[in-house]
Amino acid sequence: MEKRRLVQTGFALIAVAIVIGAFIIRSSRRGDEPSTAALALGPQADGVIKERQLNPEEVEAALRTYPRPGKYDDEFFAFLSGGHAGTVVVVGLPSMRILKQIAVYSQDAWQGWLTGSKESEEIAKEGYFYKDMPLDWGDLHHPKLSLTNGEYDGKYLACADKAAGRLAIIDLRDWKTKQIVKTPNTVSDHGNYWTPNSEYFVTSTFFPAPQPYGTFEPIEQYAEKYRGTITFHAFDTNAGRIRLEDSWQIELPPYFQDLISAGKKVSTGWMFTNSLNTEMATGGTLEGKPAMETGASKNEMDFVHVINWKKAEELVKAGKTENVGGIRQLKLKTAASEGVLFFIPVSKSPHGVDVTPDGKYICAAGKLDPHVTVYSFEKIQKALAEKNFESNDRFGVPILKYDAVREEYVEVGLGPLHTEFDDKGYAYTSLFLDSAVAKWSLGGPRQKPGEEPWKLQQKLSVHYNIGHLTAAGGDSAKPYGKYLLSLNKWSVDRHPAVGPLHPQNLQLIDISGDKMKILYELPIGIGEPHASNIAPASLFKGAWTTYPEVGFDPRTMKKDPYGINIGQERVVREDEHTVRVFMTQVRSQFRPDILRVRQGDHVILHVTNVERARDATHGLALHGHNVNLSIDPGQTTTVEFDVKHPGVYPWYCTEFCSALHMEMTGWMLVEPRDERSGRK
Ligand code: K7E
Ligand code: CUA
Repeated sequence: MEKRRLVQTGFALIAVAIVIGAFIIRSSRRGDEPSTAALALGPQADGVIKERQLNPEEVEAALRTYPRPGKYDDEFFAFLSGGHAGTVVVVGLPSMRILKQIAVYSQDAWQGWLTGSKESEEIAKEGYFYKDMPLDWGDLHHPKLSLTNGEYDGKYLACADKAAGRLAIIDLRDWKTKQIVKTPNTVSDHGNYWTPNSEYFVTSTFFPAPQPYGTFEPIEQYAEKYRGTITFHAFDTNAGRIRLEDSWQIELPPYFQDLISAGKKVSTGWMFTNSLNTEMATGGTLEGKPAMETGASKNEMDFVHVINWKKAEELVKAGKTENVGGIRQLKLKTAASEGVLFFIPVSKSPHGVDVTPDGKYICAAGKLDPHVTVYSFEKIQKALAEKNFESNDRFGVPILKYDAVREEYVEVGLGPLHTEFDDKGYAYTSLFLDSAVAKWSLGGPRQKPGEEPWKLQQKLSVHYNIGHLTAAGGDSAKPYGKYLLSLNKWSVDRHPAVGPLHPQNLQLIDISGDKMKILYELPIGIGEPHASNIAPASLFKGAWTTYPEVGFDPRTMKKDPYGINIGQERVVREDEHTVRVFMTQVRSQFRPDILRVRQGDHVILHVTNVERARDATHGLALHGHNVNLSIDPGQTTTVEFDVKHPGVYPWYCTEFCSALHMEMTGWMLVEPRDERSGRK
């Protein structure tokens, strides 16, 4: 007891010293009065530390992550995927506060996304498989920031949809989804990546299928008739839009092309894709066949795809493609024979392929093998030049000799998945089975004397079962180091029970020092973050706080032809059944606030928020009509609906915008059609 007390007091004293020390350093850096900060905090902090039994590490972690009220202390933003919530979640680091959820594939009434606004619905429609089959959600895995010279440029965010073979573009001026594209010939995709100057946003299929989609072929003819693809979606960096007419794809064997990474710097022009199920198993558990998981794990080796996309681009320009499902497709045969597509053996069922920041090495981890295999780009080039192939696969794709291209085989631990990098020559690999992050040294001269290259340096336990991890800038040509996020799949008992569906567990790890340290934990109950990109907050300083002019359409990023200013409000009956309304909103009224229509009318409502003040967003919820708009300052939004039933339907502003917000209302008065017919 005595001893424990002593230890505790000792800890508390050390902690207080750290608190004071840190504050003095911090305050002096910021030019505050060091003495006041230290004096004010000392004894009180001591009490808190004692009461909460905090150890010095915890105190330090708290100090390092605590955001001062009203200050922009977050140095980084993490753009996390929301998984099958179909969203992107933005979290500030190191505070780990959720700053925003961006609606992408799924409805979000708060943002007025797919709850009536015509703009959002038209964007979503472009992504449907079939125009008559709406898709109301998506499975968003890997948000990727656009690149200039392989570095994040903070302009756009793109992310594919594993559930539907789509991709979405978010503009980081107003942080809204601008475009959803259905990738031709693709029912599902998983990997996605920008080429180093965002020339293309590239996606690879997960499930191979007969092409174009909508084609039936028996699964018994899987090897002959099913195909994967990798699609190079041409991106117009000025317009911020994918141009499908300039895009093209490469037909691939029916393996599961899981994840992809673009070469950078020395390996610019190349693309790497890991694949699983080279066994071409199809499942069939009730038909006397092995389950997918068994069938797809038979082979000792699967393939990393090595793709010369610059060469492919030349062939596409030379017209060596076929039009398949509305896109130019380089057939597998051509890709294999013309030096576009090669394979490298990789151990069993890999998940992830990651290129080092210098572009020199490609790391792949077989989740059933405790190693990360590192391939050298230089050796790959040499082997290609010398035609050092061990054979062709059954589709005629040359397989490079494993020993000729492998640089290293780094033992990291059980269930390695994804690898990211820092600014000091270290790699970090997530270990799903070990529930740990492995830090290992890359090749080349070491900064630390005596440190061996290609060696495990530390394993840090995380809670629990990590999927992806993300270091700041860790998949780009310019890693920032400092922080790493561990995106854990299980949280089990880490947090209080909130029902059987548990939150995912994110852990913030300090990677600035010699040893990794956990700083903070964020249970996140709004989706399943698979992956993220972490970029300096300063990259996004130019984010808009209002739209540049009143009457702005965020979809076209231009003045909306139906956008109006105060004084131009009007209701126009265009024909017997069509009413067009030009409406404005400003604190705290709608103009008009009475709308007289008749049963059976079709209403087209253009609403302009004429506010110029920052944060003066207004809503418009119309009772009984499944409509809620959210209109930001300067924005114009359109909603169209049929008035099927007579009655009185109020509308109101859903955003608590002013002292008279409760009064910000209106009435839609719907006269029955039959009663009216006798009168006029
Ligand atoms: Cu590993 Cu979709 Cu990148 Cu999930 S994926 S973890
Ligand atoms: Cu506008 Cu409440």
